[in-house]
Amino acid sequence: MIPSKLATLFSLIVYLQYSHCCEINLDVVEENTDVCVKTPLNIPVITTYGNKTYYLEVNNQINWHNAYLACKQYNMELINIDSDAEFDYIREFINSLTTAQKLNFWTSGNDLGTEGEYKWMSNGRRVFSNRWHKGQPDNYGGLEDCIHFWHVSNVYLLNDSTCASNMAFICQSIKKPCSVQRSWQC
Ligand SMILES: *[C@@H]1O[C@H](CO)[C@@H](O)[C@H](O)[C@H]1NC(C)=O
Ligand SMILES: *[C@@H]1O[C@H](CO)[C@@H](O)[C@H](O)[C@H]1NC(C)=O
Ligand SMILES: [Ca+2]
Ligand SMILES: [Ca+2]
Repeated sequence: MIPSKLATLFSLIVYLQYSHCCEINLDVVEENTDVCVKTPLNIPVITTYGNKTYYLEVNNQINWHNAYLACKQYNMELINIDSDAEFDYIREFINSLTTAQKLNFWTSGNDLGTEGEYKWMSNGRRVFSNRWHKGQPDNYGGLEDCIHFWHVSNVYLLNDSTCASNMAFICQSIKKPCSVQRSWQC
């Protein structure tokens, strides 16, 4: 038998032996979330820049407040962008994703406290960015208080929108993801 046929046969044997198994769990090996962030089941898109780890939630589009809470549940924060260099890194990373994953993404930036005074929710710092879409932020209709990566004509820049809009979102942490161990049940 030629090697590729052997490989196919081997795969078939493995398949027959384990096809009735299903994944029951992803156990966090390092339980201490003081030192690492939980790796959620359905967050396939992870990247790092400097000392930050990011989870890009591309499967669940939700409003800004729920995005904030979702990141907290991962022991993370909704993203704040500390520099234009960090923005550019994230933008390039999103541009490397599949078309279906090139979504609008919430950041933690908002002016919910004082209209026109944008701050990052996770550290309270003022938003200084040269990465706004033309004419943004504009508080359109007096209703826009939350900042997101806006994907228009294949260009990602920042925009303010209504916090009730549903979007993908990016969580950040300065901790590394916890190691996970897959368990199977047959
Ligand atoms: C992470 O990196 C940033 C930028 O280099 C730095 O300002 C910050 O203090 C670092 N944070 C930690 C906890 O190491
Ligand atoms: C960005 O803001 C503009 C108004 O300035 C609004 O028309 C547009 O829908 C917003 N983008 C998204 C994706 O919400
Ligand atoms: Ca506003
Ligand atoms: Ca706007």
